[in-house]
Amino acid sequence: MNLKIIDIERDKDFPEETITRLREAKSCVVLTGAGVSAESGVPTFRDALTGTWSNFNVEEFATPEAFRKNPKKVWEWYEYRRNLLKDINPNEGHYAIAELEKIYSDFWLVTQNIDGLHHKAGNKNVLEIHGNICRNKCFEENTIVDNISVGEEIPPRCPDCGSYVRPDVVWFHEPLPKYEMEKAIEVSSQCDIFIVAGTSAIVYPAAELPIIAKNAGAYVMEINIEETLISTQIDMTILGKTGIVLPKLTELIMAKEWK
Ligand code: BJW
Repeated sequence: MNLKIIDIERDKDFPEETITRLREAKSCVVLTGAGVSAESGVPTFRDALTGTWSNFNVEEFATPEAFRKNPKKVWEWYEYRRNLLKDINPNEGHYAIAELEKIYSDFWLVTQNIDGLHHKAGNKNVLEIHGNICRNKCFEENTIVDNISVGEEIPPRCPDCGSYVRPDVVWFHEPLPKYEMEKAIEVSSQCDIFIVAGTSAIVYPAAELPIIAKNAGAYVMEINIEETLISTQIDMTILGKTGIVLPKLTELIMAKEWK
């Protein structure tokens, strides 16, 4: 049971054990969720249905069934979110995670985020397990559709088979991309350090990864503004914004003296 919960606003100092484990580790996996992008101005998944979208239930909206029932509405919701992303840039949390990839020779970032901000911040070893909102695919054949012609019909049609085009993201009840998920499980079960950042850890199978890492012997820590469902099962919870905590952590890992 994790009784180690540090509130970085109140406690100021990071636990010595955490810094030592981070410094001694050879391999590191970071799992991110919507909280990491929140400070860039991207609404978290569960805050994404606001304004004209507030009458919808988010977990019923991000499903193949919802798309079948109302493809235009679902497509428009994703267009709205794509437009929001146009002027959005990575924040200090994203850049700190890119820094971690330079610190650890064996580094993987597993992200549930579909906004592409980790690539923009400079991370290379990225596994996007819930897809990417910038890509589209055929609803029936699952093939990537690169150049969609935006005509009168919404959503547009696949040029090959005439089915609707949809965003290349993973909806509820859909399998996750095979390579990305298998690799995520592999690296989670082999790493020394596993950092969970800005995720509610309620969506599976992503929420299983920290537990896989913990069971395989990794030091598992999370950074979140509030406790989550996994807080009691891991080694350390640091309460605070990822845009503040992650840069401090990377600074401390790199510092010669840190006390
Ligand atoms: C901050 C912060 C700051 C804010 N600093 N922190 C049990 C076992 C296995 C599966 C299931 C199960 N029970 C049910 C399932 C099925 C389901 C599931 O998990 N449901 C749950 C609701 C229980 N899972 C699935 O359906 C998955 N597929 C599957 O299991 O397939 C099986 C299959 C096999 C073979 C054939 C067919 C099927 C698919 C899951 C796909 C999830 N997709 C989404 C939508 C993506 C597209 C889109 O965005 O529109 O992915 S759902 C949504 O949740 C999105 C996110 O990536 C994901 C996770 O959310 P995240 O990132 O954690 O965001 P929030 O909003 O929940 O939390 C934000 C957090 O940030 C909070 O904690 C804040 O406190 C924090 N925060 N600001 C630090 N500044």
